[in-house]
Amino acid sequence: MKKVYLCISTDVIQTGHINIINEAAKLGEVTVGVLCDECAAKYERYPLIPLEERMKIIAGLKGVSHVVVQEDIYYDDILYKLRPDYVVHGDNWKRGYLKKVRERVVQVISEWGGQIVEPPYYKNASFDYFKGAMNELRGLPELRRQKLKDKIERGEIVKVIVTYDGISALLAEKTEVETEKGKKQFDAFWMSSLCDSTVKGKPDIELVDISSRVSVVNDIMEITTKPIIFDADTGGQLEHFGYTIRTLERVGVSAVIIEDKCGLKRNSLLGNEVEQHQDSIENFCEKIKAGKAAKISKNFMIIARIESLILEQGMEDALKRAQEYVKAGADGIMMHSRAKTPDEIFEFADKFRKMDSETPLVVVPTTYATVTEEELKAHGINIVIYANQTLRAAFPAVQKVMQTILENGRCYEANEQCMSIKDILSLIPIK
Ligand code: SPV
Ligand code: MG
Repeated sequence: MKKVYLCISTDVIQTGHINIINEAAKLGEVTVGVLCDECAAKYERYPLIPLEERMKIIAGLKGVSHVVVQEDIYYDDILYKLRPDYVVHGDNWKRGYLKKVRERVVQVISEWGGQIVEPPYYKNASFDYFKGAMNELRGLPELRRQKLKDKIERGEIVKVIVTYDGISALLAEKTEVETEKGKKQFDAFWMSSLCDSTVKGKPDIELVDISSRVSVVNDIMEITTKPIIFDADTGGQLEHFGYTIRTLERVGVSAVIIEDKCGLKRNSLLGNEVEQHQDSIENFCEKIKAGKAAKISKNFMIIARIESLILEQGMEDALKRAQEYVKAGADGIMMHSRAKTPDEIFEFADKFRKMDSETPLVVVPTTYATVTEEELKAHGINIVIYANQTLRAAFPAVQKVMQTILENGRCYEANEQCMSIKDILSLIPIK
């Protein structure tokens, strides 16, 4: 009997899959590879049904003889093991990121004369509607929190991009690039206090109140599915912090970061050029404990941010604080730096990892911008936040359009600097 292989990556089986399996069964004995959760999350969508369940469902389908786990988007491992005569896939894999996967399959199975069979892709309007509804589920607060936790636990570097309103979040939700290693997207959004203040034309001194910032979180939650990491500055008064945590948890935030400063907070990148003070270890630990006592969701993270390097208090102080904050219950440590190179961040991370191999580490490489995600990962860092680049990019573009209109006394010349109305409208989802 001929051997037939096909891979199923989604968590919802529909008529299109049944058609493909039927076609496959006509050719021989069918083995279905079920894409592992990590790959499904990375290349398709975050699976709502875990791998073991998906395997059981697929194993129960008529025409399926064997079910195996496919550990990578590329089929190589399984193909060499199984050496199938046929690989079956809907013809939709001739487009997009699957094109490369298809080419690779053709190349591998040609080694033993295997062939691909490509039934036409089955388009199903009611299923598309259902898929949309499933996507709404992916935007629920608990699922966003779970996604962030899963990604950290898998040891992948979590790439976080700043968003400060609905449209910037929508862009961050959708932007993807094709690389040698496959499709890449951002994993989470950063709600920066600097950017939330700047878009309101206000200084970054905890002046924009929590209700105003939460209203932006609501805008973003409504139209996206990725986790949100919220910059809560100092966390405010100890007595208020528990309430802030409950509010952020309720509106859907996945993690909050508070920094160990007190008094009038100034932006960290200003360092000691301005007057700003670090809180005592004791006070800050009390704040962490108050936040932990207030939170309800097990996956909601409270991350402690250390300003010792920003305020030139030295590495020993930074390491001591990290240990104390973890003891107080912090779910992660953010170490900030305004150095031009990543050396002090590497030194901190290496020393911290000798004492603590578990607690997630977060960094914000604004000034030491040459550092790569791979280098950060190699030093045990889990989360990288690109904290302000999109806002800084938007301003020069907007300013240039304004100048062009003023210079020409009309808007015609500015058109080529603008996205078309049709394109900008197409970004907005209609529910
Ligand atoms: C922010 O983005 O608001 C931050 C990071 O807190 S930094 O501006 O570098 O302090
Ligand atoms: Mg901030």
